[in-house]
Amino acid sequence: MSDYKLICFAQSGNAYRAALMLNLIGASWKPQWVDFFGEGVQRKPEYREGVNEMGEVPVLIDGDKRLTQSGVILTYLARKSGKFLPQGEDQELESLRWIIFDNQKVNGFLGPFRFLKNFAKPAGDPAVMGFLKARIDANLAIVNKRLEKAPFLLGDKPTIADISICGYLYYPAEEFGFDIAKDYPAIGKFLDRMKALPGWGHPYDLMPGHPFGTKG
Ligand SMILES: N[C@@H](CCC(=O)N[C@@H](CS)C(=O)NCC(=O)O)C(=O)O
Repeated sequence: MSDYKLICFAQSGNAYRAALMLNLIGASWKPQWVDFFGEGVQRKPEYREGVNEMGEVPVLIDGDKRLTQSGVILTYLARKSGKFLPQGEDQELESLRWIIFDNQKVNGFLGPFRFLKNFAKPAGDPAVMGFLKARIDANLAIVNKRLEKAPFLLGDKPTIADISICGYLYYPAEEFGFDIAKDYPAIGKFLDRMKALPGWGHPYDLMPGHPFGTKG
């Protein structure tokens, strides 16, 4: 029996943060697919009452404990495993600072952009797409600048802040209409470094439901 269960689906970069962390720490875990696009399970009262009142994926189940918000899940797993854990108060706060920036402004914009481009019906209005793309560019440039100075966001060693920022960054360039690794070379090199860590896996390999339209 697996130690952890992760409620997720392949197209979710938010859930990928948790799946990647579980794999990188060598945890015994299994994914539980949700029919996010088809039945919209996350919008049903049963899900909100019984699984996550915020109506979101990912959800990590560890025995009686049920955790949501990828930043919380990453923190929990880092504390439990001792891996990718920021060291000392300054690093903890710095890591939290990047996780919040990521959730709100990096993957927080990339996720909806990709959703509106690939999965929404009708697809995103050009004005909305333009609004999101401008913010994505501005915020990826901030991350790129940071990664020109050090191999990982907090310095020489990877932490949960790096795992968080990976959220949507490995999904195919065609799904965005631009190539993040090419347009932001320091991010591209960072993605190669993360990919070289033992246990790394692509979101479409770690979580069920790819290609889009198939059951998990
Ligand atoms: N900040 C959250 C974001 C989670 C999130 O937005 N997940 C999406 C799936 S990628 C979701 O469940 N959205 C609910 C919906 O659109 O109905 C986290 O990092 O866990």
